Amino acid sequence: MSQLNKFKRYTITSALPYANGPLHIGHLAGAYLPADIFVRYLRLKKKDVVYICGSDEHGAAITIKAKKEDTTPQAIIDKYHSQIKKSFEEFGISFDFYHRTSSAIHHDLSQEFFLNLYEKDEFIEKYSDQYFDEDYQQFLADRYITGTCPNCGYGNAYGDQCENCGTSLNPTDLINPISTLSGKPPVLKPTKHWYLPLDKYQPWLEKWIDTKEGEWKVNVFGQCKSWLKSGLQPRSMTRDLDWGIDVPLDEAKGKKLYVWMDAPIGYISATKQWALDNGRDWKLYWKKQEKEEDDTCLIHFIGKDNIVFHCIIFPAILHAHGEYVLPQNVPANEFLNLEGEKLSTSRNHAVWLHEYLEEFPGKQDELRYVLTSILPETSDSEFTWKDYQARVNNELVAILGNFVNRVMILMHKFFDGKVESAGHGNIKLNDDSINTDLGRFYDELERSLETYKFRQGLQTVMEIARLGNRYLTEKEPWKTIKTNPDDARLALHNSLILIGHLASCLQPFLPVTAAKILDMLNWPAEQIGFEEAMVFDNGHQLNPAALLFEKVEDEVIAFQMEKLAAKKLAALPAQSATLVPAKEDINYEAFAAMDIRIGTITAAEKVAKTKKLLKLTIDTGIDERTVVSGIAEHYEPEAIIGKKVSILVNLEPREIKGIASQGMILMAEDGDGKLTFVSPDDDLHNGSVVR
Ligand code: B3M
Ligand code: ZN
Repeated sequence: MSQLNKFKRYTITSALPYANGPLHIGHLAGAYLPADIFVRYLRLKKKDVVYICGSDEHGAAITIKAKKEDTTPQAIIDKYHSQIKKSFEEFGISFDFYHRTSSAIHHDLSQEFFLNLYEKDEFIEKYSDQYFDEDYQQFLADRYITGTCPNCGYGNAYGDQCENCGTSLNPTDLINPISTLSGKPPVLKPTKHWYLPLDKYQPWLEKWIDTKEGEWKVNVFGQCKSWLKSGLQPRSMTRDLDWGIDVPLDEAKGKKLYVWMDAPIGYISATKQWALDNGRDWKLYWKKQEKEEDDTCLIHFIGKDNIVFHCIIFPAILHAHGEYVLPQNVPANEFLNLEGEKLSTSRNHAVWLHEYLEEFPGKQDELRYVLTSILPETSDSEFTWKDYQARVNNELVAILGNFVNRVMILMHKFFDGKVESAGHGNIKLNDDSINTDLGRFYDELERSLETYKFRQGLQTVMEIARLGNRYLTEKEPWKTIKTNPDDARLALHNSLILIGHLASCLQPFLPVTAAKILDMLNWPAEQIGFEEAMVFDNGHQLNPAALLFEKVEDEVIAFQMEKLAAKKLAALPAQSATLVPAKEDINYEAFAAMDIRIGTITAAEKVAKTKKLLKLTIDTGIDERTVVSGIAEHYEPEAIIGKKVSILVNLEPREIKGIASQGMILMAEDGDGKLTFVSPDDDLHNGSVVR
């Protein structure tokens, strides 16, 4: 093990999911599947590792959901904690412990952390004005305030972010703020909070982050640098809320810890509970040891939206406390999209894990395989059902399943499933070329996994199956069995040993499949290590062949795609409530003054040095003209030539990036910023009037 090899122990965490809804494939691909593969690999290498996670049960994410479902936060966390835990179990995410932040041990430890920093005088105590709902007599969390976005004018922006334009906001930035509790404008009232002086830690953080250059993923390192560059500000570690962990100070009655203060401490409290339950010492997995070389290797698996919390804020807290190790790495993933669009809980645009399990029983490994193949490791990636079908059919069935199946069937057919050779003792791999290839695959796999390149790692494992198929085709044991049975036997024995290695390497990725294969080989899983020579006793009896994967039929995929479309439709009314608000009335003259025509795009090219702009040539029927349009992220220039569009022809010409733009192409934009042309239903000729 390269860099990682020097550690005696490993503490691996996956982000604590909010217990406010079920899990979808985006969760799995973000922080859980990669971590699980990594942990299973460490275990295969017989490392001392603890893998920790749990439900994040505090913060506005929970109370808002409770309000929506007209129930209590407690009912919400109880419901989703068990649902989430079950989904993880069913997908084989092999936590050593899955905890919850509502537990007493977690409340105690979080308060202890707060007091530790408080007693060291680390916090800045400060009054600030915050929105207060007078009817409800409470301060309002950012998400409880809506108003008009100062940036784009969207009427339903939240106090922390405008979902229309993506700008991050403070509640006081909103124009005409409204409390979502009473529906009335809130008032500003001073309140006291305890701030973590991130600015004070900045020099230390800079030094520490710089030691990670080249080791951390570029996207993670880059984000940290950019936070540091814009200058860190003190961040309040307390909130005026009625749900969460009490701030353990007399003068802070009614205040709670900021959810991002307590949630990462959840990793530690969960480890504590695990250690208590299993007679282990939790301190070995978190605290600095006497000698630095005895420290654990702490790694946080998260999604990219959590980078600042794990790379800046939590390390600052750990540093201020002083007794804890800092993360060695934070291999954050980017986002997974679904069928060309962002995954969205509110629009129900998701593949939910619990639904997948109902509709594809026993097919967890198929989803693990597809998701691992497309993990958003360095940039956003996309899940589509067609791709799912193709990968299962063309890779799992045709390559992996086919190799294992052929060998097993032939072994049973020709040799009654007995691995036996006349008097040569044990049966080992007996092919130099395969041996060399295997050695290379192991090296590659190791290198990929230790640098968090799980997609590449899975590719390498599939190379073993490809090699097996090639070897079989070359040796043709089904033919040689008649002419030279010893050759056939040798080819099948070598293939069996290859299958053993395949199972070993598959364990981190497809644990159920690996177990099935090992069972067919009649080989105890616990005896399998990483890159250990596989040797069969002479006379070893194989178990019957079992089918590993089934082809996914077109109907199954069509059903899933229809289901997604139907969900989207069902979610529409809710969504239209959050659409851009209506504008003020205009008179007919104002409308009639617009000269809108049908035209055809005759040429299109990207505007150099811009991301969004296309330069279009339009035949308007009246003339041929140039229009610069901000659609480059939605359409490839080649794809739109010949397209009929609507164009406002009497808009005064403007110069955009040095190009004279005459008029405006009409585009329809949905709530997610997706743009499409407003085109006539029929093939009207250019110059036709729109009114
Ligand atoms: N619950 C945010 C999220 O699910 C948060 C992660 C906490 S990790 C300590 O994106
Ligand atoms: Zn906005």
